[in-house]
Amino acid sequence: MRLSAASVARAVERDGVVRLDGIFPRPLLKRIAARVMRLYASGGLRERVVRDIAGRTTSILPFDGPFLERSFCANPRLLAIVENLLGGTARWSSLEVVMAESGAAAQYQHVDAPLRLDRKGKRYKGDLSTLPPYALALAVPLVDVDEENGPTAVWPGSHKEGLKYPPPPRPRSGGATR
Ligand SMILES: O=C(O)CCC(=O)C(=O)O
Repeated sequence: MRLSAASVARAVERDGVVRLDGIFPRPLLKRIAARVMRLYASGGLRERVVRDIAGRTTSILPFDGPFLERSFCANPRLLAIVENLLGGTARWSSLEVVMAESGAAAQYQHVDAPLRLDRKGKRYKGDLSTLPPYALALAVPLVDVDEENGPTAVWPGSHKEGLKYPPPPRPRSGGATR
């Protein structure tokens, strides 16, 4: 179903997440997947790893090739949605790919860009989940995903729960971040 920008905003306010279908053309997604796999095969992703959770790696992608195509970086439908949620001054901040090797550890629930309202060393204990969004993460599956191959987990409320106090616990073994 093609949601209007207003319906997306309502879903984000309610659930913190929303599923968008058909934003990017399939041929573009295939070119992006091929670009990522070439980088992976050449070892280029290894050099750009920012997080490695026992085989679940996140690497920074170069903003070039298919990512510079208008249908990706200036996708009119996406821009309308983002502008409605964040206003017209929103900018891309990073482009990353998650690769889960067989047997990799699970990702834990976390906040990517926490607002720091702490004071004099005191942890802010308010509920940040009621604030309007100030940053968005767009997760784009490049392969068919299921519970077995370790997709990024989102569910209705996942990105609200993460902003409540106390934050979700971080497992001891979870997540070497560089
Ligand atoms: O590991 C994942 O699936 C998502 C990665 C993520 O949440 C992050 O990069 O902050």
